[in-house]
Amino acid sequence: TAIELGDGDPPLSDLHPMRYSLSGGHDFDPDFELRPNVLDLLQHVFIKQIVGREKILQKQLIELIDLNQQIGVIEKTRHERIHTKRGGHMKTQTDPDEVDDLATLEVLDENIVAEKLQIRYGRDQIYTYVGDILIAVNPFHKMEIYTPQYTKMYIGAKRTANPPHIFAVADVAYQSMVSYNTDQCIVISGESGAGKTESAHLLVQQLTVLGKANNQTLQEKILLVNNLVEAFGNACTVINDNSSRFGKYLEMKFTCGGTVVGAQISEYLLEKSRVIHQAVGERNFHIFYYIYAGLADRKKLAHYKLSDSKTPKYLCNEHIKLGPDIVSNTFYKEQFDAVEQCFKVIGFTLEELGSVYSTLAAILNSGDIEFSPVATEHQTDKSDITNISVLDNVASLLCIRSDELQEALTSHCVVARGETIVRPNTVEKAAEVRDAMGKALYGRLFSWIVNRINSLLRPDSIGEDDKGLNIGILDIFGFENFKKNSFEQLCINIANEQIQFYFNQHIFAWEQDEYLNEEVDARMIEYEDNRPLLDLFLQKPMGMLSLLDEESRFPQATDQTLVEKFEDNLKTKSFWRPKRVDLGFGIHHYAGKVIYNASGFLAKNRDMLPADIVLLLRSSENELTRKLVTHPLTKTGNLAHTKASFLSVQPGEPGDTPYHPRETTNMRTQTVASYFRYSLMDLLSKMVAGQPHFVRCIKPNNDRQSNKFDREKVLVQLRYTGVLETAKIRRQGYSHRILFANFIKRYYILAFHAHEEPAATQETCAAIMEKAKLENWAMGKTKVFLKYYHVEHLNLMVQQATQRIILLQAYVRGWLG
Ligand code: AD9
Ligand code: MG
Repeated sequence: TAIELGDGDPPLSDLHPMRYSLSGGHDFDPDFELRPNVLDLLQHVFIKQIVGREKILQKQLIELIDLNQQIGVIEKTRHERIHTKRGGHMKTQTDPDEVDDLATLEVLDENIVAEKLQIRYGRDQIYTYVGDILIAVNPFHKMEIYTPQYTKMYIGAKRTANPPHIFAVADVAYQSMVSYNTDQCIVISGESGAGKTESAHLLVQQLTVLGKANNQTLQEKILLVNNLVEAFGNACTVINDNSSRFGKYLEMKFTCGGTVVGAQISEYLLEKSRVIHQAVGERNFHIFYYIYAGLADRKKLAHYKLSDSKTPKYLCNEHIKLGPDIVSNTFYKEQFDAVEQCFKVIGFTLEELGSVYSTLAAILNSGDIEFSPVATEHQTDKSDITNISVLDNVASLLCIRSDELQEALTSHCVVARGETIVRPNTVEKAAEVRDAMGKALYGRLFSWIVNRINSLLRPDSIGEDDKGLNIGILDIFGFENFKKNSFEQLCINIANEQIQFYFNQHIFAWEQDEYLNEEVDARMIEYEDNRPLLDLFLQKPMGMLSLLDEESRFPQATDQTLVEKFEDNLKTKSFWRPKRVDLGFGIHHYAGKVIYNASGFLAKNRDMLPADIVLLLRSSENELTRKLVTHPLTKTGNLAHTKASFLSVQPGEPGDTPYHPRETTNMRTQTVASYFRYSLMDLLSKMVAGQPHFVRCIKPNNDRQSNKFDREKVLVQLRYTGVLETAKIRRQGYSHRILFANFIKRYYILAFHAHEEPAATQETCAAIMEKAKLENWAMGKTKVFLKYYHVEHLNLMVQQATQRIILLQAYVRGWLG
């Protein structure tokens, strides 16, 4: 059968080769009969159409042969051009100024790698490849390389056609998704302030263009999702003015043809404690400042019970004098307008918006509720609220009764011997309950917003049978090491430890295992395995998080007994107790040594919201307030499903990989630590279901300065992220391993006639590789081992063959009428 062009196909003069390129969703169909030779073509493909018609004129035949030759010449030149460039990849790159790919460096040592990055950085070439991994060095200034021209330049382009770029990563992920019909996952890592969140935005930007959203609105909505959740989940820290305080996995949903149809986000571990307290020099979540300035601008502060003369306590970090500056800050006002616009475009109703603002205002007001001790004859540990008007404000914003709120804050119920007894709260206890309410309201509001976005952007065109495809983008909070590190930093750093482990597994462990299994000769690369660290944190029952949970169950336990428990049980040199630091303990992370302070660990882990408060909020007359406390706002992940998909991925993965979903977690009485463990599993199960792509962000200096490359700082990051080892394994290793049958199905046309059915053997595969004039590949027992540039090259050849036939056929069709 011939390739049938549709009725509406344009005449040859209109045929633009790109239109029929294999990229952009038109995959090579192995059932097509390809005839590189024009006479073959006439004889085998068009014979049916020609029979019964007048004989083809001699002139036309000559014309056709001519055309075939012309195309051949064009191809040949293109081919040679690419070959020359590729030559650089196959051997080693010789021009020292043109090191787009560190894996091609003749000498690989960390100083040379750092130097190359520095030279490139000096020329504003912030992106560099290490094989198929992208390194992005934060430029700390606006770059003109994200314009529509650049977007266009990177669509469907071969990797070597353009300089390294984040758009190229989006393109590779997209093309792999459509070509292989598999989900993709882009993992962005790097320390705090290295540029992960910016990279994530750029990826979404490029992917929405690639996904050719059918309607402008959907494209716009998807682009706004990040901005919206970041207004609520990001904050200014001493390291980064726009620091992510939660982990985010954004999945863009596509049809099998590659059209974007929606998006879904999962959020992980929002740092709720920031609502009530910020460390020296840090701020609360952005949205609080935005709303405060925005409402002031609209003369709506009073409506939300806020005052422009007195800044709420939760926004007053004693170390930053923000006070009156907030209400007059034009940047904040503009941001508020922008956030409101995001809400509206994505589809939130005005009523919902009003409720969101009320909840935020209630949280801000609640921070100002003050307590004083009441000394009566019988009781000395009772507390009272000193500013009832503030209490009334909070109650009215949450649509609950003021007296009931007062009671819930200043007392608690205990059930003893079947009887409910009301006990008063001390001033400290009352303040704790107040803060717990603020944190809980904010955390649940955040989850509600995320869930609402998910329901608004859930693709409806994908039915049950057609699950569609997706590309996930992981942007978590980066590794942190402050002067004082608390429970939040521990969780953040464990998450980073896990992502590093995933990277190692992918790049080193699974790869090397497969060489062994397939008896392929490849030199083994030494790499820093951080599995012992993960054991230290996550092992049951003696890992750090389990010990923390155990201690959290004892009412008498203190943070002091907790560190002692750590000390008694964690016998490894990665853990130590520094002298002269009260409640201190040190961990030697993959990315460096961090001293933590266990003060507050138990309370933060228990994260209790008293039942009295929950019951009260459930009685609210406001629908949103009620929803926040009635819905179990657990993570969206359906573990049963993701588990299955996890098990079916990773050909060649060793059966025993730690810390992947194996257990189900009881979501009810949960501590932060156990929820954290669950979240990590959920995240990983999503990630391993797709083919990964890695972006490693590097921070060139600690001062957020452009054009400053701190060599030592970069070296440290190169070391702990294993960039050097990655370069080595990318040079020596084989990033693609394809089963014989799959390889032959896809590429046999390059060496065999269409009607042949070569056997799925080593010999057939070798014949194809030889015919394609490729070197440095390896043959396993069941798979062909290819370097990433081999695959590009083979695909290009198939694409050219297909394209040529399509052009010729269209031409012949022109004569036949
Ligand atoms: V954290 O772990 O969330 O604290 P990130 O996400 O790694 O961190 P982020 O993307 O927020 O860092 O980048 C920090 C700052 O660097 C941004 O606010 C920008 O000012 C700057 N940056 C990062 N990438 C780029 C870029 N490609 N172009 C210009 C950039 N500026
Ligand atoms: Mg970030």
